[in-house]
Amino acid sequence: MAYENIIFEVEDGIASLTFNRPKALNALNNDLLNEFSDALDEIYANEDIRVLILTGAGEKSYVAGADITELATFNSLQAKHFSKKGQATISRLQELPIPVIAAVNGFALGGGSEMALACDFIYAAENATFGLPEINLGIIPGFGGTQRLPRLVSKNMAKEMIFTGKMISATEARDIGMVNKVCPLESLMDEVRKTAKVIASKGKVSLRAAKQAINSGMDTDLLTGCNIECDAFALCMASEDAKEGTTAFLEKRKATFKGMLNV
Ligand code: CO8
Repeated sequence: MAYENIIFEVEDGIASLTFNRPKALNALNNDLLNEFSDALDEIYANEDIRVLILTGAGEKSYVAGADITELATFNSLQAKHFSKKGQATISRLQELPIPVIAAVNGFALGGGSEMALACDFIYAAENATFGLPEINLGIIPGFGGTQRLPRLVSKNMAKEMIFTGKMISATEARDIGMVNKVCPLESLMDEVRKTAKVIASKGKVSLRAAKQAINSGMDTDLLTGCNIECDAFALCMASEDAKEGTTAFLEKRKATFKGMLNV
């Protein structure tokens, strides 16, 4: 499919989706969100994609938030519709059965931070800046930021960031547990791809089970979470990958995972 506001590429089972409106620091408008949603459809339909990487075009910004030019024209109902649409799209991103890594290469503000928070983890360039500055516009985060940020960092840290609208550096974001790794901008994509390749070499069934167990379990109590893990574990044991993984260990060779269930 031809896109104008994103660049979508797949190579060796690793998909990369680049937010591509550099003139507006890759801000999210309706057209971009529609294309992003179409790309998610492509990813859901493509069994060969093992890992997805999200990043921003240019060297200055990942995503500088929702497009304020568009936002300024919304009445209350239109704002609700846009918020719902963004939330639904970002939830579909979070629910992808494959691991998703955000490669944050500059500003990740408002909807940009929210677009990174829904990924499985974040690597950031040294120039990355995170923040939920909506309070400065007289609004609040509307793409899940008030919910995902306190779940990832602490409730109080999220409140401070959201109440003050302050921006934090990549290293500060790493220190509060928002970012896994900080690297020079020039090596960010190499570092992300290196990790993506390691993940892509693992079994698809077990990756999917691990992601689902962690995500569903974190939204519930420990006992229910452990039960979710039990079911996911049992599903893995029914896969060819589990047979291959255990057999390869016993035969002292490297496992080759095919991602097939036997059930
Ligand atoms: N929307 C539209 N255009 C933008 C945005 C944006 N979010 N951010 C930057 N731009 C544009 C600028 O207007 C400018 O355009 P032009 O060259 O035509 O004047 C161009 O990008 C470059 O920006 P700057 O000149 O401002 O670059 P600086 O390096 O001086 O500053 C900043 C960079 C700090 C990132 C600054 O641009 C900025 O503060 N941007 C806004 C950040 C922000 O407030 N983001 C939050 C937006 S609200 C949001 O995300 C809510 C999400 C939920 C919505 C729910 C729906 C209702």
